[in-house]
Amino acid sequence: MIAAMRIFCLLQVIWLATCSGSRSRNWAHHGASMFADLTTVEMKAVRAYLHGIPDMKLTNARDGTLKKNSILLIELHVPKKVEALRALDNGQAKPPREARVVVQFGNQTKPNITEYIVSPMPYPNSHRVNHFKAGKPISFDSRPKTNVEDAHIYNFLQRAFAKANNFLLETTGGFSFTNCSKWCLTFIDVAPRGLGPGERRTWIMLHKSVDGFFLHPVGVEVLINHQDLDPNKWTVEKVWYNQMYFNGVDHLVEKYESGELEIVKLPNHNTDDLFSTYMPRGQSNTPTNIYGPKLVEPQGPRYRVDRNFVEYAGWSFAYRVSSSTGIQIFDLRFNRERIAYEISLQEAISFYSGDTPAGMQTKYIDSGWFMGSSSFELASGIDCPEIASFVDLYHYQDSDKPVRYRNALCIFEMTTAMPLRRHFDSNLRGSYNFYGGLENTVLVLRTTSTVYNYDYIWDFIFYQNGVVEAKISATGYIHGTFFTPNGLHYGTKVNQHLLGNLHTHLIHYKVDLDISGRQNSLETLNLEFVNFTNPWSPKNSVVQSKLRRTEHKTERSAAFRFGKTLPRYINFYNPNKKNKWGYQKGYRIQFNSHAHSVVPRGSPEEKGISWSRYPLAVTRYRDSEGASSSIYAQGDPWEPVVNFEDYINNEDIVNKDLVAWVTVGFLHVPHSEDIPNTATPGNAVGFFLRPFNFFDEDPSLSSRSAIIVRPVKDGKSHIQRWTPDVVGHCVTDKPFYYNGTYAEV
Ligand SMILES: [Cu+2]
Repeated sequence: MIAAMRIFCLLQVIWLATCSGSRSRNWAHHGASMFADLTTVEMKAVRAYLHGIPDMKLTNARDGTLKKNSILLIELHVPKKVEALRALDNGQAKPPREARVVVQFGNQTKPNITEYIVSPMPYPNSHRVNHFKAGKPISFDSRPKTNVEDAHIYNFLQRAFAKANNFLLETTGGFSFTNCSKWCLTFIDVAPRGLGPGERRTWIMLHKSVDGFFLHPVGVEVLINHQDLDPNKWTVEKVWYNQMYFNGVDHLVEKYESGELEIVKLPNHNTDDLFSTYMPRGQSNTPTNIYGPKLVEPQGPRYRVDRNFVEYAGWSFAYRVSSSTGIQIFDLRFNRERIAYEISLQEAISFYSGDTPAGMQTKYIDSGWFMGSSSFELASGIDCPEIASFVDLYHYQDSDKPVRYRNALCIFEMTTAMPLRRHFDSNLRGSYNFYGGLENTVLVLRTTSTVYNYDYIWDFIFYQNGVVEAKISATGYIHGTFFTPNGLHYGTKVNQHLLGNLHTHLIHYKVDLDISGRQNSLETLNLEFVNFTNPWSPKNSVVQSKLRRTEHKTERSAAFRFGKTLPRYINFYNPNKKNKWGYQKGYRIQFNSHAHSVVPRGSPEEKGISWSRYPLAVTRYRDSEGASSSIYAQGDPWEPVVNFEDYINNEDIVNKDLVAWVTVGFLHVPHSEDIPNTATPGNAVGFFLRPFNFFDEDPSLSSRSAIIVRPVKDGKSHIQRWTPDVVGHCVTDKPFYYNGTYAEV
């Protein structure tokens, strides 16, 4: 009777908590709307407003000419932190919603790129210039390549190679640019587009246009100068073929026609034997007449999504997907206590080595390739489980209307098929005192970026015990070049004419921790060996490890370089808040990464990625230091508008609002099994945020999914549980059962 009363009261408490919780967290009220991406109505309003300003002379982005003024990007401009916090924490009015707009002014004597902040939504009536730190202007040549420019490049190549048609047909086994119907050539352009600021000279590889064309270079590379806004004035500066350089297509053709050119003939193309396709081949040892395992939610979802606001097992956060950089979360809380203000993807790079000119020139900085808006549709059952909630995303980028990316983000709860904790308490006599266990279920927030050949899968994973994981998994096609014997120094032969070039992937995150408030400090823990006389046996000594704590007081002392060992524990804590045991409440960053720097410090392109010097750098929060990279870094890594190194100086970081900048990544030496695609297993890196004396005990104790079993007489057991006895017949129609004895048989 008392037990029953208790359960009733408990239920009442839960009911009250939930009710008051959802009332106060109504989307319009709880603050997530400040971080929500622009709606299509807002995007259209921004376009209409700017197009209505006569001086700007804006035309359509998709108009064929490059000599025009047009909008390149419209996305949310996130509010200032102090204003957002006033709304979140003090109930003050939310700041007006604003848009960030990138305009390319190509139709004027001195072409330039200008960014504007347009406000307020949804009826904009003002705009101001969005300055980068130190007011650095954005060079026009650093702009990302648009669809229109891409089409011009294709046409230019067609024109440039018209005279080389016979050469192409003979050496590629029937592929060409001119009058091709089935067997056409296409191209891959690499970046940076030059060797210094102010250049727009791109190395381009010719490829067969077939499924998985990335893996089919035909062995011709060409350097084009496409700086002029009139494509008729573009030029071919160099051609590379069969390990030789030529001063243009004419030069190559001349040598070919005079018979002086040594050629490599590719075998005739066989469509039925394409090594780059997904068509199954080889012996399958898995039955095809039944499905494999699937995730189910027998009684429906246990998380709540209200537009861009998500609640799950004590967690709450808002999310958005920036069209320039990708996934971001804001106002991350556990049991209403803030842990981070923002965790956001900043940049992804892959720097290559190669023997061919395109191979050695490839240093991809992916936000310059619209990494954020390359969030294409996710397949239910493959990219996310069938039970996931799928969300459409809208990007206004290199277009004249907002573009809908169907089912581009998914949210789901899953089991990790691993206990969160378990213990079998043996009685050492063939039975047990108790068995206890809690299944590990997590919430996953996922998007992807397909940046041309590569597919990145971006996850944030929320665990019941207060742990958050940021994870990036890599898949898709490798970036390969035409095989040359010398290329073996820089990669692996993965097909007859294909070298998989070695490269390093680095990913940069901004982690604006606010551990139980804005005032935070950083300490690292290391171990040192101590050696002293054994107090209970003086002729022996004790050798063991001792904790050594270091408080990091300045930004410079908290910038940890690659090449040096990271401290064993990296702990951010709030010096003003303590847990029950007197410890300052903290969260630690734990790396899951195999990253290393990609180019030596001071080498030409390194300035544009100066964040990559540090697996971890901790800076004091500044509105002016919002991002570590920009969409212009790819176009001008030599004199970047954002230079992360400038963020690190000797500012005091004790008891201040801190931002952790985290670099993770891995070296990729391609191998046979990267054909047709790089596979995700073993190819994921990231980091964990783990509570470190933040709570008084493991907060997943509040989970009612725990099970405790105790033996009773006659081989029977007593099961304590707080969830339904039977999961549901779609999983199993048998109630949970546990025996626990381990007698000999
Ligand atoms: Cu790779």
